[in-house]
Amino acid sequence: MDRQERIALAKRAIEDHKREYYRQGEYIKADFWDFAEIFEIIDDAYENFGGEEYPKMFSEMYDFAISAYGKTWEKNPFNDDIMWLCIALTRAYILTGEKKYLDSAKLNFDMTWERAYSVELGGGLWWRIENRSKNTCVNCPASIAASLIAKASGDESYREKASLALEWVTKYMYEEDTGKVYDAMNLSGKVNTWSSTYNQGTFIGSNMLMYEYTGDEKYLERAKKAVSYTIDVMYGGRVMDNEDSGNDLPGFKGILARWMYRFALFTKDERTLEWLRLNALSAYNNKNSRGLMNTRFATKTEDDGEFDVFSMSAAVSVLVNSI
Ligand code: 7K2
Repeated sequence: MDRQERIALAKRAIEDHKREYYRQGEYIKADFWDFAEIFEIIDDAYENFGGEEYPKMFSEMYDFAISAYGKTWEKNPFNDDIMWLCIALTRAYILTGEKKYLDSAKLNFDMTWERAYSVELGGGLWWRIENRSKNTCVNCPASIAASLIAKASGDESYREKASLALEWVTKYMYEEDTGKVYDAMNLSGKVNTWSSTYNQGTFIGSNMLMYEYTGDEKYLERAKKAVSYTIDVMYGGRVMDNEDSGNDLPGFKGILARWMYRFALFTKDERTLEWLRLNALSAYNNKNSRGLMNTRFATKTEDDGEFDVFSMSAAVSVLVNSI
């Protein structure tokens, strides 16, 4: 398959998913963070291969977000959710120059950093407003959001925040020998060492952005280790056919694909690119009659199965992020 064919399949996957779920800026039945992460898939599409339909979607999705969640999102108790939407909007700004996306991201990033950052448990951000755990799923996205806001706005004060959040993860949530990324630390300092595709992915992304800014090889090395841990240890080089339970897990692989793809392009890592393509093709070959692909990429998607907008987005991301 050549580049043009891969782009055609990716666009088709976005359209099939949209036909099922997209209504003028809204992805129906998507909650706040599902929405943010599907927004990112549209960022990816525009960044990876362009298309005049995507900036129009950014504008519609921005309007939807403001009308559904307000100008500021402090009512959302999940600090991570807000960081994810800040990333989606900052990327849309970088791609289009539409200033209101960046303004919204900055405003909400600042509000969230203010309420979530603390020195307890060694630093880093709390996951939720009750301040009961510090999780990778808020700290790596916060680092990514801060790096992108710095890049987009030229305001260097965000660089320090990008570094603080990632430092905490690297110190407490990262296994230097293997590249494994842990999940969270609770109030007594106990660490949940479970690794998931989304945390592996945002760890790769936040390190790449730090490398881009500092030129310090250690960040690239860490990203590289996290990539090989994911492919070789978590999946033994095979197609990803898991993370299908609950509301959150089924969308995780879309996040991994995004950052792994950028890593593979940047380092010219053919093996990683091929592995992503293997996953994309397997998911595509297992689509159902409406073109929907569920989150187990090696398993056929039934015609009358349970369809969740987020579960059905992971494969779309992998197709978009393996061109
Ligand atoms: O415990 C956290 C995290 O550490 C863990 O990786 C996942 C596993 O669960 C939560 S994070 C999930 C939340 C993300 N933000 C939106 C919320 O609706 C969602 O529960 O699933």
